[in-house]
Amino acid sequence: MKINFKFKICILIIGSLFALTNCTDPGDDSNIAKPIALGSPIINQATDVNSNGFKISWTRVYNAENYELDIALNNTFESYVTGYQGKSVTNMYEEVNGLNESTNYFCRVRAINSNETSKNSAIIQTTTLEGNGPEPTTALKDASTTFMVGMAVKAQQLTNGSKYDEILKKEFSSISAEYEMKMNIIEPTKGNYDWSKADAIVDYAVANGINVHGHALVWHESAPDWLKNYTGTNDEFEQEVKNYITAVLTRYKGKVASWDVVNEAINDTDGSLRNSVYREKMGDDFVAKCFEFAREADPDVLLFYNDYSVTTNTTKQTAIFNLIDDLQTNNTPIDGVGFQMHIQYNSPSIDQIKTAVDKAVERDLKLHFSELDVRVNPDKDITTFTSERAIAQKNKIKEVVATYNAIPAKNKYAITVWGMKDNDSWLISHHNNANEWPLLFDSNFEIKKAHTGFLQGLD
Ligand code: 9MR
Repeated sequence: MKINFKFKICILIIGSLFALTNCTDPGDDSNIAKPIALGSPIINQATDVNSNGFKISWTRVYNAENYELDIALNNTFESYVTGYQGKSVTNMYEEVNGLNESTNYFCRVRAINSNETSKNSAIIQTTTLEGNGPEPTTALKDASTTFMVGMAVKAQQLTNGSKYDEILKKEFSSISAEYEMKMNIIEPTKGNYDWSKADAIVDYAVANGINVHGHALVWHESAPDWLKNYTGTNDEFEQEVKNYITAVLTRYKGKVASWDVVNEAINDTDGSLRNSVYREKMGDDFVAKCFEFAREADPDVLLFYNDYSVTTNTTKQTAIFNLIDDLQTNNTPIDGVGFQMHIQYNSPSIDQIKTAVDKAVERDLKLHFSELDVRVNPDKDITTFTSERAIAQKNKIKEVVATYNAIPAKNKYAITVWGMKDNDSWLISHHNNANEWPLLFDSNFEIKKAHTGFLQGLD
């Protein structure tokens, strides 16, 4: 009896609930069936993983018209792989290529139709493999069709028939003097010009059909002592600077295509104009004056402002572009900007490079990555060149070159590497660190992964 009674109560409650949920009220459309929310795809672990890519796949979602795939370098999806921020895919898989070796990638996917976007799938992580086999021997200058590939040289290294000479001619289409076309070398004492080293470099380039980028007319660090300790009037000082610029540009007219007119005029700390003998004697507009002197001496040569830490020090970056804006506003003849690119295996990021690069492009300037080297041991934490650092260096160079290669052709000039072999680098002598391997060839002239990274950045 009791059971029967309970059973009846139950039926009653269920019945009333049923009646309630079905009661209709004209004008209330809550009873119209809502579309089922678009489900998220289930993403699979990557397959076919190799040193520059992998295949990623996911399950079909009912009612999906296509899918959006994100691939990033971090699991917070702040730094996307180019082309993979919400890439629209109609299949349920994607073959991803052109990635860096030994690098972590994070992937997620969502379903799309004309009404809805589903939630993201879970995130999967995959690591590309380390490349093996010999490095490709394609010459950089052959692979680079829209800009020159340059290298810093020293006159004594330009011996015909040497290994150095062979690689230089094969790989590079432009050279800069690492220090022998600076004022302390060319005019070591007042009025006495020593052209021997500069001529050797320019003659070598002319004989071999190689471009010369002149470096550098005015740099506080290479002002000769007689100029630093100048005792004449400010007008006389300015005339000395003008005479020097005129003499150099006149001598190399038609042979040197471009010059760093002023090098490193901005302070690192606050972006103010650096104090130097030039600023003291010629005033704050010494930069503009030097560009004017250069243009007067050679109407055809390209004139660059050159500096370091442009991508990483944003205060300095802003100040450099403010300086350039002032020059352009006043019709001072400036054609381009050089970012030195003395960088590290782990810095700057692609985004930092891109931000700085965009500022040059917006101003219609030619951009020169003028002194590229990539430190792998900035914290002095390794004593041998590890495979991990070699790969990181390669990947960083690939990012640098790919970012440069993506700018419009009219803004391109050259990427110049600051030396050929690791043991030639100023970083070893100037930083007293024998454990540094910053260039594209090792000390035995062997091609490094860094060279491959440069080639891959051109793909
Ligand atoms: O690498 C150059 C080194 O061999 C010279 O001794 C030095 C002084 O002339 O200059 C080095 O090059 C610098 C370049 O001219 C300007 N940017 C920083 C470079 C490294 O110090």
